Amino acid sequence: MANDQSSRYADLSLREADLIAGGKHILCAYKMKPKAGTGYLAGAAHFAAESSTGTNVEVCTTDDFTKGVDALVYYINEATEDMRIAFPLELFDRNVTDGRMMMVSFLTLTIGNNQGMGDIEYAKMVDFYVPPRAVQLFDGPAKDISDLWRILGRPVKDGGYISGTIIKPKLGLRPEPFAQAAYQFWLGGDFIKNDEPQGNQVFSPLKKTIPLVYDAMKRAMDETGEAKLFSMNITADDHFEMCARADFALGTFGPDADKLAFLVDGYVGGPGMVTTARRQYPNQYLHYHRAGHGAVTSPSAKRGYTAFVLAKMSRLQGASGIHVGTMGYGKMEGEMSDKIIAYMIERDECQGPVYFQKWYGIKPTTPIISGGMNALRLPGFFENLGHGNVINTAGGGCYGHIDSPAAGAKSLRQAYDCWKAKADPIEWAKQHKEFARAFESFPADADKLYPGWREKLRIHK
Ligand code: CAP
Ligand code: MG
Repeated sequence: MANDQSSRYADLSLREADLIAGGKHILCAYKMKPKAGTGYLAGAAHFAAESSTGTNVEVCTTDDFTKGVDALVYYINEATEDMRIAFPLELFDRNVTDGRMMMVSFLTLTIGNNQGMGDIEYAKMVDFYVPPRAVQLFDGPAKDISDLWRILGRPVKDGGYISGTIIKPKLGLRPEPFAQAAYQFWLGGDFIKNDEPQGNQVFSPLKKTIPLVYDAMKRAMDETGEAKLFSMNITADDHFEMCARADFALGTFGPDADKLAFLVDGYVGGPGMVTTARRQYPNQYLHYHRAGHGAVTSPSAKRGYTAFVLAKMSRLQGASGIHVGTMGYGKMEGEMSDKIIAYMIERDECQGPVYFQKWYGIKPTTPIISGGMNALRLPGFFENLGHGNVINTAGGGCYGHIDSPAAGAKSLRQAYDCWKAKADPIEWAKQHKEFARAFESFPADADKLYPGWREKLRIHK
């Protein structure tokens, strides 16, 4: 049991409004429970010590300056397990190259050693607040959805829904069938991403696959008269490997390199990988895939941080878009109230679960909607979110459509148009073939979402 350091690492007289007005602290809100036998404030104070200037005991080398940059617990509510800590900006590491802040330092302090302390049962960050100076010091997005709308020939404000897919199966396609799958989708849709594990597998060498994908894109653009987009996975352990992949693709796409986004598995790859892509390729849309995040963000996880926190961090890091889940409408964990994640990353100011955050004009991060989605699930999704200015990627929803991937893509667009028109989906299906065929493609969803659809559409088993 650490000794009680609350006289040093807690000051419950501090007012949150004053800390925000002062602009000199990053504030973090946690759900924290100390181990049995540890007082709540004592546990919180030790947590703050380990997250800033201290350890489990006082050390002789501490001086007055040190104490001036202590992280301080400024709010606790033991009944609701709420604990909030103010971290002086000075604590956070800065680049020697350009003075900017770095996300790895934010993580190593606020979700670092404090995630395994012997006197803390669990702690999970549910929100954080960054003051104007910190917003200035992170990269923020270089490209955003308006750049994609411009390429697609859409209005650059409220340009609307971008229909996408993920090349499925997740793994196991050789270059030719991979490119063929891409071509078939692009005949009906806008945007294709690599699935998160797809890269340079021996059965699908990138230097063979990417040229074939670009050829497929060109043929689809010629056939449809529409611009198309490809989000290529450049994730790799090594910075130079990432750059080798990106450079090869940019060279291959040549005059159409603006249609190439770069995808990074940002959770498993970590902040270094995200910033490599953000800083080495600022002209490309940066697509943050969050595979693995559930280990810490799942509601069943009592440590780490929430999906809301992950998305907010990604905007500071400069993600152009991040997967935000499907808010209960798809296959992954999530609920309707997750729409706050989208609002926080796309708006210039937003009230989070704890903090009101202003973004001071930095570019928005696009909510990317993916995971078990298909045309039938989209109308309800849009109704909940309230808009369609998103990228939606549906793998099973397109490659599982009984007619073709292009039909699957068209069914997605028709679902969006149905919602925009505030039309009844069954009535809409009577006038839109690919949307109607989505009912037959995903009958279990149809039964659940649109009871009696067979009779109404006069479709028999
Ligand atoms: C979706 C997906 C995405 C998940 C990730 C998959 O495929 O490609 O990786 O959406 O989840 O592998 O499951 P389907 P999230 O469209 O076929 O489900 O977007 O919540 O991070
Ligand atoms: Mg995937």
